[in-house]
Amino acid sequence: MKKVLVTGATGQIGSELTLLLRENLGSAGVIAAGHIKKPDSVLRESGPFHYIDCTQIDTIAELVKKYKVDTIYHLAAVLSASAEKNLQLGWQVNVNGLYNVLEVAREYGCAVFTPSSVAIFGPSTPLQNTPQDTVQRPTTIYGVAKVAGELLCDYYFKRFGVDTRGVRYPGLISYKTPPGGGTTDYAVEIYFEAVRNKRYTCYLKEGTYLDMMYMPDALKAAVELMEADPGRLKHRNAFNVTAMSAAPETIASEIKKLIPDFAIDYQIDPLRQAIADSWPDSMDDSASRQEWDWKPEYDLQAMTRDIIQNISQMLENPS
Ligand code: AKB
Repeated sequence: MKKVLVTGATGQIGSELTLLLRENLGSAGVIAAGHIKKPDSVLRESGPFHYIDCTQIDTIAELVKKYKVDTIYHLAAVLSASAEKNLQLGWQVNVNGLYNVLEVAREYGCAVFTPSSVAIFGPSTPLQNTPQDTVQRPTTIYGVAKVAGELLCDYYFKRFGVDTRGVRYPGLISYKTPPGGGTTDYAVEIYFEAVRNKRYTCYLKEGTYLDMMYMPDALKAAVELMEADPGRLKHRNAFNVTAMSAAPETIASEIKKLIPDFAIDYQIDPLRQAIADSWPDSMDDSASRQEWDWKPEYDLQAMTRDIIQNISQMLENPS
């Protein structure tokens, strides 16, 4: 039986990925681990949950040993805007945390999935249809840490044979668990505010195109990449994946089709605007399509319909 550890299990991706893996693999086989945030009742009651600190290697090793874990989905991270405000924490969690996970994986023979991000690119990268293999000179500490992470994962695969795999996630849009401290968080907030108040003040300016993806596709990417035939994978740890390229006004006009009196205005946050301007407008994800048959299910229209319906239901029937 497979034994999986999910770090960052109370976070935006982790809270949903843990439940999906429990559905696929059985509850007892998926160990959820969080740091400070308390798990909600569904996460806590659906299988094992432990508090760990990825910057403390022993806390990871103990769980891997105790449960005989064979695969680690390492999702604990500090996102771009938060890391800019707390460099030490950003580096500690995003680089040293991953290093600890890789060391444990090497010792106990685990496979490792780690998300990288569009943040590994920077202003000197071609920002339209950004190629898989191109200039990586990020100008954020989050991006620098993620580049180091991609290289560390490649190194552990080449040097020690650790089965490391990862994707460069774009902005992830979901309604179950909020993101925290990211530059792309507006694309989640806009939907909640549209349903609640029919208006949203956006901190990025009109015309700021970024790659985005709906959470069901992000989960599918993680699971499918980990199940992919290793013989086909050339870019193990750094696959561009995207589902749409969107700007605040393109999301707003999709929302207006369903909520006609929705209105957007703008109050720019210079920190997050500068970060967004340094990231691709749209990425080329053909390597993922070729090497492990990546294909997203949701475009902007399908995602908008689904998320508005789900948020409306949630707000009508709060549990
Ligand atoms: C962020 O905005 O920091 C993240 C990311 C693109 O990695 N959502």
